[in-house]
Amino acid sequence: GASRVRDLFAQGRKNAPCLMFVDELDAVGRHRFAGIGGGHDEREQTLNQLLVEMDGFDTKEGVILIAATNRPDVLDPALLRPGRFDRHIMVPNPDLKGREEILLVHTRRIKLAPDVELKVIARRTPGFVGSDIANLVNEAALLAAREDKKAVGMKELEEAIDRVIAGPQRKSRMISEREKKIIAYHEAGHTLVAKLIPGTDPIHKVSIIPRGPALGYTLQLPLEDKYLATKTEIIDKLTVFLGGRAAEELSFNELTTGAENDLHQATEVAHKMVCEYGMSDKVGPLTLRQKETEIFLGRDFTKEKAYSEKTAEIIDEEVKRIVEECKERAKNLLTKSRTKLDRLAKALMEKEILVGEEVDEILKRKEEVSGNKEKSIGQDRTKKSGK
Ligand code: NHX
Ligand code: ZN
Repeated sequence: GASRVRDLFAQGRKNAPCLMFVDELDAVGRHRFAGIGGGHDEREQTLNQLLVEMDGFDTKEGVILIAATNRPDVLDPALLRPGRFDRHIMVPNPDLKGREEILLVHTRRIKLAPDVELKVIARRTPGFVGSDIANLVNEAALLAAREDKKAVGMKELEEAIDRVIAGPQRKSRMISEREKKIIAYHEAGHTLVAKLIPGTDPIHKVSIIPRGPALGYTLQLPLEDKYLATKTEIIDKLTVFLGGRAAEELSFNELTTGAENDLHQATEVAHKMVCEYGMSDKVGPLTLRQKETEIFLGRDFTKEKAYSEKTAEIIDEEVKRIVEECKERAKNLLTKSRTKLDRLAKALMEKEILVGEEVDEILKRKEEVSGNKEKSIGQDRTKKSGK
């Protein structure tokens, strides 16, 4: 509330020199008039008080105000105006070295077994942010405690990574042999497509033990931090995404509901290619985002398209074409390596989890005569329309 803001600044002045830190600034600093309520509610008064205090704030007082938010986009513009916060600092997701350092911080008060290598854990957690890492260490500590261990070992940390990514294992879930086979083929499909396309991220682990909302999962691990993706890389990634569904089609000549998440992600990526990355020749190098207009009086958000109906139709067509072509490519790859797919699925049904080296081993055995690798990966394969 407003009085606590006043109090905070009063305390700051009294304790100068000091730093004041406001976490989750968007909780008080959300765009006024946005959404429900509007008007002079308590939140608006709090924000007004904050703005007033910041204005009456002298750099000579020796008090520095720092605030953090994950949602700078929803902040009231008044907070971002010059003279309010002198510096705006974007904090990107931590890179490999950053993750290792954050791991060091969170494991400070935890007893680690001698086998623990934080560098290895950092390498296995691309995309993790600080809170994921805190969560990971906490989960690992709980697992160790549950097993009466004196220290947290590599085993617990590994299991904790999977828990943070996908949720806890559900070993109790009874799955019929028939469904187990479908799950195994689906995951083998992702894995084999990834193996058959050079340059895709290496397979770290593939599992058909249910975990969280998933019945099975295939984990890939990038070799290094990447800040750019080429069109070829995105198309290859999409093809791996669709490898699960393609394997189901190929092996059972039937579709299941299970690929929902894969299809959703694939559609989203393809949509970005067309509308944000300018990677569709038909649409061209444009960004076609939806324009968000707030209708203040109707206290409502409407999404207005910043392009014509005709363009909307082309976008839909292009997204569909990209996803379909990737699925066909995955299906072709798997058709050519059918025996490898069978072998991989069979191994999965037997062992339930395969790590990268085991996958390599299974695929190496009885190397097929020929035709199991794509001859070339066309830079512009999305251009070749099937229709
Ligand atoms: C269901 N789950 O909800 C059952 C239990 C095709 C072998 N009816 O693609 O497990 O069907 O490669 C995040 C992550 C929904 C959110 C995964 C939401 C999965 C997962 C549906 C494997 N692995 N699908 C996959 C799967 C399912 C689902 C998710 C999610 C399956 C597939 C879930
Ligand atoms: Zn899948």
